[in-house]
Amino acid sequence: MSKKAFEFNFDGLVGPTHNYAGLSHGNVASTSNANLVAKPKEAAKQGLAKMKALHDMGLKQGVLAPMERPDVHTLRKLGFTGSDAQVIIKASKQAPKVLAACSSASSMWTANACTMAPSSDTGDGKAHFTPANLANKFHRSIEHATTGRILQAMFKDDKHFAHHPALPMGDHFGDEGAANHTRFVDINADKGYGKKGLHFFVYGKHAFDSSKPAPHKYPARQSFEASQAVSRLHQLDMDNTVFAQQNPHVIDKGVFHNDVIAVGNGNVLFAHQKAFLNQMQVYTDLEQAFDGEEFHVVEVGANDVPVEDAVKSYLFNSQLVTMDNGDMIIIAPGECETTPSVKEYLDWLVEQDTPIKEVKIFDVKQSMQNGGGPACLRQRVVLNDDEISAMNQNVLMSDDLFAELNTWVDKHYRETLEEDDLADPNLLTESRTALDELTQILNLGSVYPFQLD
Ligand code: SUG
Repeated sequence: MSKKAFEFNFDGLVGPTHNYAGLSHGNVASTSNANLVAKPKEAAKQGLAKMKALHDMGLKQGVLAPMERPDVHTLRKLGFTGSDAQVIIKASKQAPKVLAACSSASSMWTANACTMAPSSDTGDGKAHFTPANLANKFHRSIEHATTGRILQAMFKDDKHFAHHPALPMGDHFGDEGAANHTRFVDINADKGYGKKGLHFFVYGKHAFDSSKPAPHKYPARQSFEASQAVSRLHQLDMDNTVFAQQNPHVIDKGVFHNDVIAVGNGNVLFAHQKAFLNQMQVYTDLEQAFDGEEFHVVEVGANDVPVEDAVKSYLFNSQLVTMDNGDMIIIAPGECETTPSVKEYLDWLVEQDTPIKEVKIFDVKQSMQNGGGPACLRQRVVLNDDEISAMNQNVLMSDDLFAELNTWVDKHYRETLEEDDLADPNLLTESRTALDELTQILNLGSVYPFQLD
């Protein structure tokens, strides 16, 4: 018997080393904004302001801690030796791009942290978590071990929570987590998000079958085989699981994850007309597998919003959330207001007869410039009351935590950061001091390599 459950958004706290290094081939914002001067303090505050606003709207909101960066442990594996400071200085001289990759604050995009399956949907009745291996991008492939420890420190009780290691490394099992996974569920007053849900996995290519369509210009970061593996690990019921391939042509236009072209919530899929291969079949599969009264597809036509405008504005990287009265709201990035086709579309949409009734705009520009909108910044976790009681309470947003984290950011973060600054060993000391304090605020215990040595 499933229980009433709630959707939480766990947003990534932007780490102290936030910078623009042009690391993500295929992510147009990342490569075109390489070498921009980053503002770590502002970035962290923009993220916190979004978390607080959603908390104030009555939504359930939590925070996910960032990584230890620069990652000197990885630099040591690459042959840099000496003290931590010497490792950084040598790397900055011999391999500045490698140092930049090991310094990225990319874990802020927690949609990529893991894939999660609520206890209502899994064979053993536990909530399952699998950190994404993020194999396609070196700077992200070094996140999963710490992500796994942080998730275990948040959801510790093995009576309720099951944690899997990331999938095996390598392109064949490239897994980007919830950025390519959506859970649909018939939300209702008694059970909230707690009814058995429909899991929708979207992949970019078949890694073990090169005869199938695939993008040519940019990489497909998620493979079908990885999505299947996650569904197996999470013991999902195949009757409630749909796999669909992303349209390879839009990957080649910069749609590097499904959450750049589609978003779902409850019984609504909000998607661009060009999002999927065999799009009509995908809709039919979802409608048939959905266990509930009505499944809504809100499709945005390419004539109304060209794919290029969807990528530029990040319209689909909005969060789609349900308010207490059942209305859905789009939490959209500021760029949706400044892209004329998108603004016009959204003004029209909220007047139509769909569950989506309102648009709220948030400024997350520091993240957007690296290709991360509101939905990239959050990981959705569905929990029932027993699981909420069993989890780490310190990671849940509150007025106090918001104030405490703002003070913490003010104390530890730099105003600006550019690539040359990454050569400064003080950045590591500053970052570790901040994170040591953060693990106390969030009651995480020892999760960072420097705390485990
Ligand atoms: O993995 N950008 C991230 C953005 C991730 C967005 N996530 C989702 N769509 N869910 C990425 O490409 C850029 C880092 C840099 O270039 O400095 C970066 O990692």
